[in-house]
Amino acid sequence: MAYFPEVPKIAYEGPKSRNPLAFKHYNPEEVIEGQTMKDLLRFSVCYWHTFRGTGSDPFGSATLQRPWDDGSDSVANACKRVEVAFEFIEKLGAPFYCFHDRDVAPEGANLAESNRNLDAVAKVLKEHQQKTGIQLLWGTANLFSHRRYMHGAATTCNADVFAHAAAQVKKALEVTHDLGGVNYVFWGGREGYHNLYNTDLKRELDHLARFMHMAVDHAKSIGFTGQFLFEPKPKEPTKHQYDFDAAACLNFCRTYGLADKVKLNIETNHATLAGHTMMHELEFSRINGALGSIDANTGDLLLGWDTDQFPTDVYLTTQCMLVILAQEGLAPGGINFDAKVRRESFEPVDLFYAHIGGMDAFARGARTAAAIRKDGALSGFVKKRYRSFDEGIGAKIEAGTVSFADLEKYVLEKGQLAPNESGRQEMLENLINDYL
Ligand code: XUL
Ligand code: CO
Repeated sequence: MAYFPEVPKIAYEGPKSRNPLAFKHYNPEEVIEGQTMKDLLRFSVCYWHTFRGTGSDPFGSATLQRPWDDGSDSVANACKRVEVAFEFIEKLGAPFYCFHDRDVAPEGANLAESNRNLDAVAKVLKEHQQKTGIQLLWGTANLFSHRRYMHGAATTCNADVFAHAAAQVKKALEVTHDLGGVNYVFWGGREGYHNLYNTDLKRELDHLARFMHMAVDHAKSIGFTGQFLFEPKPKEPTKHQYDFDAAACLNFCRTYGLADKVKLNIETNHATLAGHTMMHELEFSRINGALGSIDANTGDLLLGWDTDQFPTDVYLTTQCMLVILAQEGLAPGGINFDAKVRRESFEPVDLFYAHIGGMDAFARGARTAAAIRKDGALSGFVKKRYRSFDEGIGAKIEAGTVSFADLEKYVLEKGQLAPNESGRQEMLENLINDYL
């Protein structure tokens, strides 16, 4: 059964093509810095926006046409969606997908029924993975939609709800493991608070850490060797999210002994909501050895919420790829499109246009970043800018062999400081544009 009968397998046709259902830049077998684009970019389709999104918003109901979906919460409907999803991902040529437990299978009346539902759908997911070769980039648990999680999941004030969340993650981990998932994601969801009048901040943070340690322990006990990823996001849904940005997440992980067990999944629109650029969040994670994977999307400069749009800006993707190439890729992580079509883009074919655009934008970013790196002008400038620390007093400062008193003596003896040099920001911005 073809759910997208008008769409062929998406092929690479090159930059001159005007076919909107073809790649102009993503050429899976093309080699960039020793890796094929397919292996470097590791594209993933997200199940939640792409197969569960309806186009509803706070002001209106569903708009998206999804003719295969009967709108019910039945297991049969969920299994049919799997067929649709794999036809879509296969035609698109993305090697990976990812999901929350409740995206793929309906929540039951109780935990036992929810687990049975998940098992039933996971069986179908596995069959389709085997048939198509599409792999699971990561699994996760939805610990934020059900009303039981109103106060949070790992940071709830209700111990029974904490226990339920733990049981849910236990199951999600087992299913992720069974499906060969290579990562497991924690996104805070409702882990945060609105008002300290009713919140024990210390206890909530301790509980979140306990929860993550238990997840890591369980993974070990079942032989899951995938990478754990913590996904920062400020605001939405709570005012003070505990996983605000990369720095907050890393501080949390270090405080609670999780730093060697968990890396980060950095999302573009979350970075900008935190008042950072995506490049900053990626680079901060990278230099801390914590850049695990990315959720690729983009926000809207004029809107202050998580619009989750598909990335099309090649300036942005070039910046992302400069950092990703600096650590030779993301594996076992990848580039997951945590992005949704606009509610006005209601036809199924719009899902293809959206993903093709995102993949092409990253392919262009990869090529451009590789050209910039090959030329070395940017890295050469940065290296030269800090050269005063390569020898002499600078090298001693870095080596930790001089004190404040030594530096005072050094300055008094020298008298005249070495002059400052221009930072050349504008020249370097022009240089990046030369490659675009
Ligand atoms: C929410 C978000 C999540 C996580 C997975 O903004 O990004 O979908 O990626 O829970
Ligand atoms: Co995300």
